[in-house]
Amino acid sequence: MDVACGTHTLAFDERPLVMGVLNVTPDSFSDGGLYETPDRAIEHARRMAAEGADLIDVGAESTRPGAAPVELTDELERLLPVIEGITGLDLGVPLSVDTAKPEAADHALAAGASMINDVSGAGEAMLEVAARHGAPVIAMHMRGEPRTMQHAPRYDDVVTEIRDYLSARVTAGRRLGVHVLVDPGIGFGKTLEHNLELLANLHALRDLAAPVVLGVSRKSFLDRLLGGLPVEERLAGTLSVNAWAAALDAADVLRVHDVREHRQLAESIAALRRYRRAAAPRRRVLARGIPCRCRVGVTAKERAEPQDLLVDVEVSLAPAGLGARDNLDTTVDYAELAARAQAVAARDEYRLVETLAERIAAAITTDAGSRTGGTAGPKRIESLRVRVSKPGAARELGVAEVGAEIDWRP
Ligand code: HH2
Repeated sequence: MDVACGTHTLAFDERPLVMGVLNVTPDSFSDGGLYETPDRAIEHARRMAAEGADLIDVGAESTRPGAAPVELTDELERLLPVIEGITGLDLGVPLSVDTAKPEAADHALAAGASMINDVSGAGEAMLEVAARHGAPVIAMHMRGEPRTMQHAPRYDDVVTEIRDYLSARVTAGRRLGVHVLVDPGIGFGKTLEHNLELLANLHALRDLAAPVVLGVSRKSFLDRLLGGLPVEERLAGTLSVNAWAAALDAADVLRVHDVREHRQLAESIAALRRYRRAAAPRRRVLARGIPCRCRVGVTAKERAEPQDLLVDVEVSLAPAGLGARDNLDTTVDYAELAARAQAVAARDEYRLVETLAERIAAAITTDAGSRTGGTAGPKRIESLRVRVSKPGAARELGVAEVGAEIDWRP
């Protein structure tokens, strides 16, 4: 899916996009005070663009738990010089404005931003601003407001409640012709268990057919999860959680402070996706009712003469690589299976049919494919079932079938 974002297009199909965080605040939980002056903020944007950011998210109001609200005029005073400065540099990276105030979003979009990131869920007034500017919006779920959101949050079913909430935001956006991206709001009015449940079931948001944004970067749930980690030591945890979401194809945008590392993550995941074998059905090759003659039985009398046996062989193969699927080299020849079973039966005498079945399995797993050039050899066999039945003994006992079956896995 592609989404227009100002003069840019966000393409979500190849790999997760990396959204670099730029907090022009004195009090953000991880980078507060670092980029407070426009010069420093603009320099940091330039660095993130060079490191491979696909988007830069500029915010001027901290939403960390307990943070105090910022007045509109103060927010604009921080935001606008930075947005104008970055837009003037023409970094080739679209800017998003991280704000919950429709008026602030309106000014930021006029100053050069081309997307809105609203942690308060993008209500009607925000969607109207987006519609007027033709801008996509991230609607994030938050329970309550930053000042109080971590006071004993409760959900009956956190995944379903958040999915339904975000679904309503997508529908509201569609009514106004606005592209809504959804974000479960990790850490916003959620306990550690709520965050983990959301992350483990992120794919539930795929029902909404909207791009999914994930913001886990350096957040305090990692501190609780990993047993006391200061903000500057949460990169490995952040990368791991983002890699989990990206590998499961459950996130389209990763909102992060560490752009270089996440661009590497996104590129690696994209390469692995390209090399992943197309979901091929498991192939099973059958040779059933193979007539064999064998001296088999627990008494010497039974083994005195060869008996007629019927052998069934089923071979499950690992999915073949890309291409060459319609080629005998990639599979096991059923004529070979029958020949192996007959050779093993004729070669020796056995007390138990189980033993005969095991010997047939051994002959197949060590030799299968040899007649077809050996390339399909034993390594392609994932599992094997051999069944040996004794029709004569069944007749004597007056039963339908007697025999033995073995399952083999490497
Ligand atoms: N998290 C934060 C801020 N904005 N937006 C979205 N869509 N998703 C998030 O998870 C999200 C967000 C909090 O992180 P940060 O901006 O680093 O901190 P602060 O709010 O203290 O400025």
